[in-house]
Amino acid sequence: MKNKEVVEMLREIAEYLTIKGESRFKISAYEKAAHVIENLTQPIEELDALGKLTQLPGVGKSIAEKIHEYLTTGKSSYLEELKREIPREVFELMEVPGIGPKLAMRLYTELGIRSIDELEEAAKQGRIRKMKRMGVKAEQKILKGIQIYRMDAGRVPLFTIRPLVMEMVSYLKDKTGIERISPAGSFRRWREDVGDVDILVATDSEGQKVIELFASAEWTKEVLWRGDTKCSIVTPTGVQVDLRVVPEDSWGAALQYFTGSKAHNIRLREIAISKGLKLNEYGLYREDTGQKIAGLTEEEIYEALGMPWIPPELREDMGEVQAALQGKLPNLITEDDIRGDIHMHTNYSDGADSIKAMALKAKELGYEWIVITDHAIGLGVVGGIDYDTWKKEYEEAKQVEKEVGIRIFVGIEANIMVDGEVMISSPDMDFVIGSIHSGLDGSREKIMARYKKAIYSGLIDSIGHPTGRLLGGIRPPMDVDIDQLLSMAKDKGLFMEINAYPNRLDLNGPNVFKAKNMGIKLYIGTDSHATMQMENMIYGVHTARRGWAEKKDILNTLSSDEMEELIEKLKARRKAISV
Ligand code: DGT
Ligand code: CA
Ligand code: CA
Ligand code: ZN
Repeated sequence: MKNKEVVEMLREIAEYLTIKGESRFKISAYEKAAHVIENLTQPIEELDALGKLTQLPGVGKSIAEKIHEYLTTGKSSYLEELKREIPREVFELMEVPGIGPKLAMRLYTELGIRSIDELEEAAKQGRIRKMKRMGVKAEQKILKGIQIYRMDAGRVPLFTIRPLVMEMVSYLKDKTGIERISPAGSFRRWREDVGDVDILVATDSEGQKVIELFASAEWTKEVLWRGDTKCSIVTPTGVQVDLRVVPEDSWGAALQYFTGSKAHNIRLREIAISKGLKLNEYGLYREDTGQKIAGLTEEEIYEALGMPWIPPELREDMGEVQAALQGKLPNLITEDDIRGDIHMHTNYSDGADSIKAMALKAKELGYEWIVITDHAIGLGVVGGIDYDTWKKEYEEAKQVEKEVGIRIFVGIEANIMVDGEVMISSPDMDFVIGSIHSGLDGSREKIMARYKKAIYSGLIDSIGHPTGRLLGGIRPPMDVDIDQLLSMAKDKGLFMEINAYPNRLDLNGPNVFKAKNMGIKLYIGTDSHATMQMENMIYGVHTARRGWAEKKDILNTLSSDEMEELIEKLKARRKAISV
C-alpha cells in the first residue's frame, strides 16, 4: 500500500507551493487531498487501478493525474520541477521557529544564506536588519528562533514515534510470549517530546532472542550498541531506542528506575534512605542486612516506601511524592471517563468529513455527545462560515442527531482578531471557542490586550489552543502571560482548552496544573479535521493527567444531559450580554 508515500508527495508539493507564494486555495487543495488519503483504509493503488481517484473528496482531475503518475513511475514530474526551482536550503532555514517560507526564500536570495549557522552569523553581524521591511526586532526574533531550534534539536514530539513504539512492544510480545515488556522513560510518562525511547524487557532465559529480534527488525536502521542485556538502535526517522533486558524478579524495580524522571527517582531514594533502605534498578533492600524487600512490581516498591503507586504522568517532581505520602494523590481522569469531544471541524469549514461521519465516529468511540465547532469567517486562510451557514449546519446536525442517535451540539470556533474583536458569536450557538489564528508573533502586550478584549466581551465560552504553539520546532508559543490569561478566564468563568491535536497539546501539562489549582474547569478538544483524528483524544487525556486533572475538572466527563444543562447556561450568559 503506497498511501503514505502519496500523502508525503502531496504534502511536499503543498510545501513547495507555499514557498512559492501560490494561492492559499491551490495549496489547501493538496493538503486536503493528503488529509483524505491519510485516512483511507483502502490501498490507493486499487482506487487508481479502477480509475476512481476523483471520487475521493478533495481529489480533482489534476491531483488524480499526479497520483497516477507517481504510482506508475515512482515520481512526480511536477514535484521534480518545483524542486529544481526552489533550493533545499530554504527548507533548512524554515526549521527555525518564526521563519516562514517567504522569509526563508528572501534570506536565501537576498543575503545568500544557505544554512542555520550562516543565518546566525548574518544576524549577529547585523545584516538582517538592513533588509527591506526588517529591523532590529526582526533580527532579534531570528536569533531567539535559532536558540529555540537548537534547544529542541535531538528531541522529537511524542506522537511522531508513539505508533512505532507500540508496534515494537506488541511485536516483541507476540514473537516471544513474554508479557513483561513495556516502554519506560519519558515515553511512559507521556512527556510531549522525548529524547530517546526506553523499552524494558523482563526475562531470565530469552534475553538473546529478544535482542536479536529487536536489532534485526525492519524498524532498525542502525545498531549503535549491542550487548547481552542492552541494545541501542536508531529508527529510520533518526530516533534512538534503548532496549534493556532485566531479570524477572527485578521487573518492578527496573521499570520504576527507568521510567524516571530522574528528579522523581532522587526523591524516592531520599525516602528510602530515611527508612534505612536502599533503592536501585534491581530492587529495594534493607541497608543493614542487604535483604531484598521489594522489586517484582512497582506497586510493592511504592508500598514499601509508605505510599500508593504513583502514575507515571505525575513522576516529574512536582510534589507528587509528598502528595502520595500524605494520601493526597489526585484521582486522575482516565480514557474511560470521556463521554464527548469538544472542538472539531467538518466539511462546512476546513474539515475533510461530514457531520454524519464525525457523529458515527463518535458513536464508535462510545461517546454520548460531541460539540462541532467549525471555523468562523475572519480566518483569511481557510474559508470559515458565516452566521447563515452556521444556521444551516445546525439544522443538518439536528437531522443527523436523530439518524445516528448521538447528541450533537453545534458551536463555533470564533477568531479573536488582531484588534481583539470576536468573529463571530451568537447566543444561538451551543459553544463558542475563541481562538487566535493570526498575528501570533505579536508582543506580549498586544496578545494579552486581544485576549482581554475577547474575554471581557462576554462573547466566548472558552479559549482554544491558548498558546498557539506547534511542537517539533514548527512554531513557538505566542508570548502569552499565562497567569494573567488564567486569571481573566477564571474571572469571567471561561473554560480552558486542552487541545489534543498531537502537535499542539495546548494547554500543556504544567499549564493544566496551574489552571486546575486556580479552580478553572477545562475540556479536551481533539480539534479533529477528519474522523480518524478523533482518536487523538488519548493525547489530551494524558496531557490532562500530566496536569493532575481529575474527572471533575474536565467537561468531557459530563453526561449528555449535564452537558446540555451547561450549554443552556452558556447561551443564556451570551444572550444577556448581547441585548
Ligand atoms: P528523555 O530520554 O530525555 O526524553 O528523558 P528520560 O526521562 O527518558 O531519560 P533517559 O532516557 O536519559 O533515562 C531514562 C530514565 O532512567 C530516567 O527517566 C531516569 C533513569 N535514569 C537515567 N539516568 C539516571 C541517573 O543518573 N539517576 C537516576 N536516579 N535515574 C536515572
Ligand atoms: Ca528516554
Ligand atoms: Ca535512554
Ligand atoms: Zn483553531
